[in-house]
Amino acid sequence: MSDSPTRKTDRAGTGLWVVSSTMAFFALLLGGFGAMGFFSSGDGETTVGSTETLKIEVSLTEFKVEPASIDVQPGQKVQMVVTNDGAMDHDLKVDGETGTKMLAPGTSETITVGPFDASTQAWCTVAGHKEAGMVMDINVAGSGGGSHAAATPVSATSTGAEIDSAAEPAADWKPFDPTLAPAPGGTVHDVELHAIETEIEVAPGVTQLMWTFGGTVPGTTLRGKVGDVFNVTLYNDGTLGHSIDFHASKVAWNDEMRTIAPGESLVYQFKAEFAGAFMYHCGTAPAIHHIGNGMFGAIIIDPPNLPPVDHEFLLVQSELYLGANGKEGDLTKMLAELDDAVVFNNYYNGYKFAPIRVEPGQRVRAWVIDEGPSENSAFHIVGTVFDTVWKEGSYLLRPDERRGGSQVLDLQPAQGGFVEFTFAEAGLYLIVTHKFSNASRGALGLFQAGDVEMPAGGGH
Ligand SMILES: [Cu+2]
Repeated sequence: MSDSPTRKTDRAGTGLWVVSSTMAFFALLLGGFGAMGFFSSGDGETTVGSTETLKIEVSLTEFKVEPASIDVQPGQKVQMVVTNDGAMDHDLKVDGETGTKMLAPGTSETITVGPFDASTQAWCTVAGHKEAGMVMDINVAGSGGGSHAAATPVSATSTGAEIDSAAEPAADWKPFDPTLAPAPGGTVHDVELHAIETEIEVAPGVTQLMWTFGGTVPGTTLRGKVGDVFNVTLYNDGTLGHSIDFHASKVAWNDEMRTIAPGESLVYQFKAEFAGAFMYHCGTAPAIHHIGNGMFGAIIIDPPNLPPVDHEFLLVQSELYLGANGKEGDLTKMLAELDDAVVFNNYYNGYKFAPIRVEPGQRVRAWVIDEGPSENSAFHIVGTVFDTVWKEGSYLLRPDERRGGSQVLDLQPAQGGFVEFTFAEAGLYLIVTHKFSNASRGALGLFQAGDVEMPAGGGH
């Protein structure tokens, strides 16, 4: 989960923030804590014994449907007064097809569904919400199935795309350009960010329908200096609600970080008062789904007097939780931390296939952000030693008479910093997280210093 719910918790007792419904707040909070709310399907069970139309009230929240299970007679219809008691849009459709329109928070719709001859389910059709628990079992007496077990999310049978670790990208494949451009001139930066859902290749032959800022993962990079003002306009060009949370700024969560609907835009202004390698991300619930599906980027605010170097690069570590090929990432896997790969700049072993070129002796600064959503990073380059480490706003190491050297920049999710180094001689230098289970599952790349005879199939 992002930090947003934590902020809410911090403020819950102060009365300083307002939401339309206290119920919605608690529902969002509980929903955010994942599995605890998922499997409690039995508390609202309703039973009748006739074939008159069954009349029930249904409540939708993040992320459950109450009652989670109803029993109907063969041939019986059900009239449902469906109310969205949550904080985001939801609907309820039998078999994902017949039911309410998309209901804004606080609104209701009465529908009549059935008659039912066999047990089935109704669920919220917003992406990820069914998987997160928004399912109602409709149990038809005598038809079998439809037990509480049927309300269990599909985690055990999830069918995600599979990465072939031996495959290579197509000849025309291009990696995300890791080059980090210097801060533009001026002290006011007008930036457009477009929330857009787009299909992106994440490993050879594997694509995902990723949610992005600007069509790439990581999203559009922002860079400036301490004291600069950013006027960011977020356009929602997608089909889902999205929002933005800049870790570089101090603003109220409930206002500027609010979710905007497709077609809407939101101006977000802040003054960069702190240097940092900050994460920005979509905070729309479930935020782990939006971050885990690509909605993050970097905002680099240079520390004062940052010395020039020969090359600056941006390497963002994140995880992939693969849905089916061409589909969005799997929320159930995200909640269970069952990632399929850990990657730099969103491609499995990407810079192994396309090494980052520098020259021996050149000074290199690599900015690194762990955008998670859930895994740490032990950023290391095989064959060199960092003489400068700057992490979370402060230098940890600079060249001086103590002659200190650093081997790893350690980052928890949402932390960032940079390291500086040189390569002593021409050759290939592995980029890894030294959490080696992850390096062996996609978090691996190469620097190429000078002209090198490339081994077949990349350098590993
Ligand atoms: Cu989003």
